[in-house]
Amino acid sequence: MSRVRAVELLLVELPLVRPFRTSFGEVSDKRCVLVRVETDDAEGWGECVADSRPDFSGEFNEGAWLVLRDFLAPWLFRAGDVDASTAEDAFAQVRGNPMAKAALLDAVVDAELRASGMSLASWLGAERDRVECGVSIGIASSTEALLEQVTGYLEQGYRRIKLKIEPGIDVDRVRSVRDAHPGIVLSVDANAAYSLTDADVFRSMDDADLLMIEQPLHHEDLLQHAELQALLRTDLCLDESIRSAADAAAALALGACRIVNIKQGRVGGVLEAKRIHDLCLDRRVPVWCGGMLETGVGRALNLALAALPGFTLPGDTSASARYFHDDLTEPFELAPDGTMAVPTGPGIGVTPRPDRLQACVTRRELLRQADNE
Ligand code: OSB
Ligand code: MG
Repeated sequence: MSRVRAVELLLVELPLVRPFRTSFGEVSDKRCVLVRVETDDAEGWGECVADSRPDFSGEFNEGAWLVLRDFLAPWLFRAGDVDASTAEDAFAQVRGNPMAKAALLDAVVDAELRASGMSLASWLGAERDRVECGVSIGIASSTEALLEQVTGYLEQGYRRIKLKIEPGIDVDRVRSVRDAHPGIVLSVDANAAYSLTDADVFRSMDDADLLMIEQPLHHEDLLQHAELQALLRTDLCLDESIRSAADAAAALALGACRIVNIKQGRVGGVLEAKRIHDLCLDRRVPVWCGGMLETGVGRALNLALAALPGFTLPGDTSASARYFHDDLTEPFELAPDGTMAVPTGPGIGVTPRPDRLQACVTRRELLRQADNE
């Protein structure tokens, strides 16, 4: 337990190595809010996985900034001595906003662990020192361009290829990739772009031997996912629909999916992510670690989580070079066997490099405990 003396919010912007197109839009630059906390004992870092627009979820950078500045940080200052679990309890006073909560809570956890010298992975109960990595490929301008990217990533060692799809750019693309690479582990992610009337699209993917179909339908519609799952041989996986352990329990009870994508940044931080992991492990439901194009800060958290025993499928935990020419932290690198090392240092094990912050921060605001007393 220690007192949080200051919370610094930093808006960062860094170019992506190539634009990333999904069914809800295209991004060329990564823009997100980083959180730095100073406690009596240490400093800690967190990353908010929201984007500039409320497209993937209702949260977005400017909204998250205000929730952090006006509600979550002031609460921490008033709370006195906190640890991860008391901070999480207090954040329950703010409804929703799991991405904003995750950024601050993860920073508190990081500071706590740095002070005690323990790594996040061991604190969470990780059982591996390396994790299997996949890669998520945005919607390409042509099938040829897609096949070229797939080949490139396979050569680098990635163990699972995920294709973003949208209505009209789906079955044929999947078929082309499958024909070119009969043996690879392949999945698709629709980011909620379809409705139940498109069931035939997914039925015709049943013979493509996909590992899973991720979030085909509306993010709030578990019942329709259950209906679709009943029509398919291929396993459905939910991403956007899972904002908490309660969501995961409901989805599994309804038969809305058979695989869960856990993104700690989407579900309110590593503690809630661990709860989802435990619940799925208990029900023998495979989980994997998703991603939100995080910088090295969020990536470090994801890798620690992905080392837990229930994470049995390769994650979207790709190398820094898949996203950025120059990450904020020391780069995370993929080994030729398609695995990545789990950070072992205290806390999340990495810190943003001062020169990179200098270059990438577009706005910062330091909130001090005294200002709020
Ligand atoms: O749906 O999993 C998703 C990126 C941004 C927002 C949503 C998603 C994604 C990805 C990329 O698929 C995952 C990654 O490489 O970080
Ligand atoms: Mg997804």
